[in-house]
Amino acid sequence: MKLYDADPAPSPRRVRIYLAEKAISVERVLVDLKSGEHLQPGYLAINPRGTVPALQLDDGEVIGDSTAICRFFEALHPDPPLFGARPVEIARITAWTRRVEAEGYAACVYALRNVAGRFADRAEPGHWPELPQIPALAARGKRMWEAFSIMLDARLASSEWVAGDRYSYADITALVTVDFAKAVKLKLPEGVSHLRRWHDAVVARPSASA
Ligand SMILES: N[C@@H](CCC(=O)N[C@@H](CS)C(=O)NCC(=O)O)C(=O)O
Repeated sequence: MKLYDADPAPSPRRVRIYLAEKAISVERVLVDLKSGEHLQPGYLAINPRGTVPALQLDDGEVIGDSTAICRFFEALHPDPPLFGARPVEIARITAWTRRVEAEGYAACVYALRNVAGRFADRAEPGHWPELPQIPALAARGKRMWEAFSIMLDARLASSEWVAGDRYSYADITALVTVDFAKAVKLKLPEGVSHLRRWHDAVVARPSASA
C-alpha cells in the first residue's frame, strides 16, 4: 500500500494523526502541492480527483478521501476504536465529524480559497475545469468560522471530547480544522475557554505531530 501525502495540508494530516493513534505505518509518497504536482497527469492517473490524501491498495485500487481511508484501516484494525464501538457512539462520532467538516472545515476552505491569489480559478481543492473565486464566500466563511467556534466551545463545555467521553475521529477532524483556521488567519473568538482546554489536550497527544 502507498499513501499519497502532503505537508502541511489538513486532510492528509488527518490521516497521519489517525494512523499514529492506531500505531499503523504505511509507505508515504509525498506530493508537492506548491508546484501543482497533484494536477499533473502522473498524479491524476492515480487520483483523478487531484486531491491528497489518496491510498493506493496493493491491487491498484485507490481510495481518494481521508475519512474513507481511515474507515478502511478501522475495518482492518478495530482496536482502539476511533469511530466508536457501540451503535450510539458510532452515530455520535459520525454526526460530529460531519458537522465539523460541513461547518468548520468548509468555513476555512471558503475563507482561504475565495481570496488567495494562488487559488484564482481554483476555488475548490482538486481538479476542476475552472472554478472562479467569489470574495463574498470568503466573508461568509469568516462568519461561519466564528459561529462554528462558539458552537464547538459550547459543546466542549459539557463534553470532555467532541463526540463524548472518549477521544475519537471527531477530535482528529476538529483538531486539523482548528489548526487549519489558525493557518489561514481565522481567529478564535474571545472567551472560548472550553475549546482552548480541549485543544491543549489534543495537541498534547503524540499523534498531533504526525
Ligand atoms: N474530502 C477530501 C478533501 C481532500 C482535500 O481537499 N485535499 C486538499 C489538501 S487538504 C488538496 O488536495 N488540495 C489540492 C488543491 O489545492 O488543489 C478528503 O478529505 O480527502
